Amino acid sequence: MAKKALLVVDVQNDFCPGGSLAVTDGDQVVGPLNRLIAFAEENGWEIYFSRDWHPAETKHFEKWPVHCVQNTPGAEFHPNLQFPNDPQNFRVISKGMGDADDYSAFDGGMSPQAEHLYVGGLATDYCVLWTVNRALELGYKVTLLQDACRAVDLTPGDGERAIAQMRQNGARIAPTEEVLNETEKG
Ligand code: VGL
Ligand code: ZN
Repeated sequence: MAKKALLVVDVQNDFCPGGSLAVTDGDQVVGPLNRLIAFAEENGWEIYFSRDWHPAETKHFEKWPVHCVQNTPGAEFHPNLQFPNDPQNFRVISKGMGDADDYSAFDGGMSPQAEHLYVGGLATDYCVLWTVNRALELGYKVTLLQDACRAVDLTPGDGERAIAQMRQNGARIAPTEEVLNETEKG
């Protein structure tokens, strides 16, 4: 059983430059995440891709511009995101199909068997934050891939505060490079 899992959070067109809820430099997470995805597949980790997957009408859009509506281009994964070669090696987790603000990938039914979860993606101050906090509550060890996430920053500093909160709650904050250089398995 794999002891590590990689979660790529919501790397979708609407959260990237040009999208309806664009995160500044959101597409910059694709490079480091692609390296991690390849590394995770080589090392037999569980790999999850979450996606915001909203119906055309939801109470969620009272708070946010319309984004990531099911089966629209904005909800598609960024075109440069490289999925594992073997489709058996990953799972897509859809969330946000109701009226609740499902910011956590656990709300979409993700349930890794691994004990250590590595997380990157969009956005640091919402889906990444909620997923990491929930994972810590559930008893997972969590490493946040610092250079592989970006924040909405509705209020300047939200992303930094989210990272501080995740650290405070017990997450390790590490650059992708450091994780790729870790040789120990498990
Ligand atoms: C997200 C705002 C609204 C996210 C989703 O994926 O971080 N943020 N819906
Ligand atoms: Zn959303």
